[in-house]
Amino acid sequence: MKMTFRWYGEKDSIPLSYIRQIPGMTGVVTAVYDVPVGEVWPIEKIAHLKSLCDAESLEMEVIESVPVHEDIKLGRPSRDKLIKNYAETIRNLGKFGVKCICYNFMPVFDWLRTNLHTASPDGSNALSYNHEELMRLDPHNLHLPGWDESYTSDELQGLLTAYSGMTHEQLFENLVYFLNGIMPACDETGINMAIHPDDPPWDMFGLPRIITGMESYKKLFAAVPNLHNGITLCTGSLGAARENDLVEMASLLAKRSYFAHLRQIKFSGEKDFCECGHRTDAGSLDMYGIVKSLVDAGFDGYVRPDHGRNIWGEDGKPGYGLYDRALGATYLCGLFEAVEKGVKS
Ligand code: DNO
Repeated sequence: MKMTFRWYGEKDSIPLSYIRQIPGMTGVVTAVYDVPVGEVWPIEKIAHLKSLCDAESLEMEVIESVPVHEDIKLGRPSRDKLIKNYAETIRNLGKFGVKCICYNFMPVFDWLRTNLHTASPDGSNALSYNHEELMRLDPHNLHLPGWDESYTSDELQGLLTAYSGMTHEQLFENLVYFLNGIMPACDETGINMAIHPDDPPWDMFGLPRIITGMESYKKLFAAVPNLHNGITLCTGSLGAARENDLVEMASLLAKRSYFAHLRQIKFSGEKDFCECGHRTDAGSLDMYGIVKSLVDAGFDGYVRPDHGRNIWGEDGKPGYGLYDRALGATYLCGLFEAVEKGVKS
C-alpha cells in the first residue's frame, strides 16, 4: 500500500512542503487542470507538475482525474478522435512514471452534495447529502455545491437534452467502447485505469449511473477483461447505498482496486448522510474491517484519505482541507500497519 494525498496543483492552498510532512506520505494524487476536457495533456505541463513533486520528494504515480469528454459518454461520432487524444495523454503520463489514472463515467455531474458546511456538535463541519433536498432541485438551474460549474446554462441544457432517453445499457456500452479504445495505450505504458464509482451511487435527475455496486463491477470486468481495466474503491461513494457491504466488497475487489479512497460517512436517513472523521467509531462504515479485507485479499494499490471535515478553524476547499485529511492518513496508516503485522505474525 502507498499512502497518497490529493493535491490540486499550484492553485491548491496547501503547499507540497506541508503534504510532505504528513507521516507515511509517499506522494500526491494530482492532475493538469488547465487543459480543456478532450485535449491531449502536453508533455511540458506534465513535466512541470512532476518537477514540483520531485522538488519535495513526493511521487506522482496517480492522476485524478483525466476527465472523460461528454461526447465519449454520449457515444457521439466525435468520440473516436477524443479517445485517441485520451490514449495520447495516457502515453504522455507514462513517460513521467504515472502508474494509475482515476476517472469516472458519470453523465454531466460528478459527485453531488446538498450542503458543504453541515455543523457537528464538536464545532467541526463537513459535507452532507439529503436526498429529498436534492430531488427538489431543478437540474436546469443548478447551483450546487461541489461539482465543477464549468458549463453555461445553455451547455447544461444541451447536455441534459442529449442524454434524455439514454439507457443504462447504452451508457455501459459507451464505457466499454472507450475502454477498448484506450487499453492498447495502457498495455504499452503499464498504466492501470481505475474507474471511480458514481457518487452517490444512484441515478440523478433522470441521468443513468452505472458504477454503483458489485453487479456493476462483475459486468465491467466481464466486458473488458484486460487487467488494466480496474477500479478506485471509494468507500464513501459506494457506502452511501445501504445494500453495498463494503467489508465484503473490499475483499472481492481488492486485486482489481488499484486505488482506494477510504472515506467515512454517517447515515442520517435512508439515503441521507453526513461526512465525518475517518475512524470507524465516527460513522457507519467499518474502516478496520475494510482495511483488513483489503490486506487479507492482497491489495497492493494506492490509498488516499478522502473528504475531511473542517477542523481547527480551517476553511479549506470543501472536503479537501489539510488537517482532517492528515489525521485520516495517519489513522489509515496505523490500521494498515496493525493489520499487515497481524497477517504476518
Ligand atoms: C470527489 C472525488 C471525485 C473524483 C472523480 C474521479 O471528491 O472523489 O470528484 O475525483 O469522480 O473522476
